[in-house]
Amino acid sequence: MFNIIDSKSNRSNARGLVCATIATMALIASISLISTTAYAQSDQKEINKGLKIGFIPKLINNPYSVRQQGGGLEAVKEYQGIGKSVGPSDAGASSQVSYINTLITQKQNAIVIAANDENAVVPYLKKAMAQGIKVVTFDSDTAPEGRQIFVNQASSEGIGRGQMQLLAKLMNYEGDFAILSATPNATNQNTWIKWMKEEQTKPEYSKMNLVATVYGNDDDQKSFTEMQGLIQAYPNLTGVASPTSVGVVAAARYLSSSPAKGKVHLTGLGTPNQLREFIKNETITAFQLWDPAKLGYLAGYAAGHLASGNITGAEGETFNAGKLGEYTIGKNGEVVLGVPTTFTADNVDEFDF
Ligand code: RAM
Repeated sequence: MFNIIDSKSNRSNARGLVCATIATMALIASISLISTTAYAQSDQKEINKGLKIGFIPKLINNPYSVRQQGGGLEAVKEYQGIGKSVGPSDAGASSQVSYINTLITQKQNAIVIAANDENAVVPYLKKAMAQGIKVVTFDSDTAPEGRQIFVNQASSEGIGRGQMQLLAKLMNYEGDFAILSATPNATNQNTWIKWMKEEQTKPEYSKMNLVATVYGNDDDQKSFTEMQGLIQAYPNLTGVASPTSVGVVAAARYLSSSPAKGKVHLTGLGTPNQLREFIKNETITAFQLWDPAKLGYLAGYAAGHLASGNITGAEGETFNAGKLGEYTIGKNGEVVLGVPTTFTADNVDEFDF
């Protein structure tokens, strides 16, 4: 069972809230609220019992993925389906293909996947859909023809602009900075980076200079080495944004014992439990994320409703997502979970994930 951390932002008008908060996202201090929302109204269609739902994360053994998958399986259990989670140990472009094929052979009712590549998995997901298996992407999307619904953790534009705004504040709006990303083909990170760059075109960032974008492949050791490489290669570097929970923790570990600590401002998207020690030892002052469990849970409900024929992925359809309440499907089959939380020394201890 996961804790609702920001119940207001997860109700039906999540999309509107996201738009309204884009400009100030980096300043948002999250408020821990216990949800008073009970399960949804009974006018919503029910999910069939006994559905088989297979989840595929980008890669296993990443605390982010573990929590995300846990949320998904929790949802499936609630509607009395049979959930399973399988996946690769690396985030390579085609490392998920064999798992998709297995889930097809097993005649799952739905596949829920965080895609490692926008295109590489599409032919296999199309094969699944041709056989009546519903496909939901979450966390990292495919090209639209690869799925019926994409459950996004937050507005991609909001995440990207928010990362740039946060880094700029930490750097006092000047200096050289770098981006330490996940894999070069990760749809989610690439979209966020696109929006970071778009944000950077505003006049207030004119004294900030992006010197490099490097890839740690969501591999701890490679991310650590890439961070080390950045610090050595760019002596004037004063900022690093790492929009990956694997990258940012490896970067923080490197920075914490480097002479660059205090000079290089690091931020990114990471889990409170992995970054808490680096907040406490002042390696990092602020970072952002959403609750991966809620992302998985929402995707699990979307899959259940799709597989029950209650929704098709069309814009304007609504569905009930258990304790998260009702959600509306937006343009291009996108459902948005909510807005990210900004974690600092003031609130990090309120979160346990
Ligand atoms: C890593 C993965 C995941 C991303 C988070 C922020 O765990 O790259 O896809 O959403 O970071």
